[in-house]
Amino acid sequence: MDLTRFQAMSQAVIDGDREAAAALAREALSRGFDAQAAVENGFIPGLQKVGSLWESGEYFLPELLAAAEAMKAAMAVLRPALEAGREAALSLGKVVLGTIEGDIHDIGKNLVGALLSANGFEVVDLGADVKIDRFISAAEETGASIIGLSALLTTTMLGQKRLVEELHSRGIRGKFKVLVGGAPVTQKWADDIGADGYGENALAAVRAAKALTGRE
Ligand code: B12
Repeated sequence: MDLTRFQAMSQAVIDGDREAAAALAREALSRGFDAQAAVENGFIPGLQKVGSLWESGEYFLPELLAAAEAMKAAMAVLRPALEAGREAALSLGKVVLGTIEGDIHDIGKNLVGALLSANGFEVVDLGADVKIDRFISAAEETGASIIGLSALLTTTMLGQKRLVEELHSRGIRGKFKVLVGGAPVTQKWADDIGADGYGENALAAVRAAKALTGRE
């Protein structure tokens, strides 16, 4: 895909233009372009730019929301293609995935879910704004081996720490691998709170999940 298409994707998100974003995603698929490249080199850079425009005070909440909607419109088109590599017979295990309580950011989490699924994991997506207790009960009920926690706010990052502590206090820490991620999350944070894995982006999340299940 040429640079101008990536730039157009990025611009559609910056403009909060849902129609343009969806149309560009459809065009990419119809031309046989790689859906993941469209997300990573086209749409995500747009959202990153929106983040800086917000930080510098040029964008306000309505623009942020419009950008997120445009990103979601593109993802809705691309998601089936992102998940297409999936082999029905293959299961590398179950991952309970969600965004921590108090946090409604779910774009990155959805992307992680789509790629995990494409790579053979069964994903139990609990959505966003999920209570710690709900993560644990869903993991117990579904027999998941991994709990994946997304946090985009510095405040909700603390929920990742609380979940690890809660597993310890219930005496079930050894039952699940805890995988953490989200824009403010780092490997150091993951180490500090005693998580088992960290992924900087969706591909790294897949690599980490495979490593945790001994598949790589
Ligand atoms: C879009 C957006 C929104 C949208 C979210 C829409 C949605 N449905 O998700 C809306 C407009 C609703 C929103 C609201 C708010 N937002 Co906002 N938002 C963003 C923005 C611009 C982009 C986030 C995003 O989707 N990025 C693209 C995705 C693909 O990247 P990602 O989420 O980082 O995910 C990747 C990795 O982190 C990783 N990953 C993610 N999850 C997981 C999980 C696991 C297990 C693993 C392994 C990996 C992993 O893989 C992903 C794929 O590569 C960021 C800016 C930024 N720099 O992140 C601010 C940002 C996160 N928001 C911010 C703020 C402050 C808010 C609000 C509080 C604003 C307000 N005053 O109301 C509210 C919060 C409401 C709430 N309670 O949650 C701040 C957070 C600051 C902080 N340090 O806490 C940021 C950083 C903006 C800023 N620079 O100030 N926001």
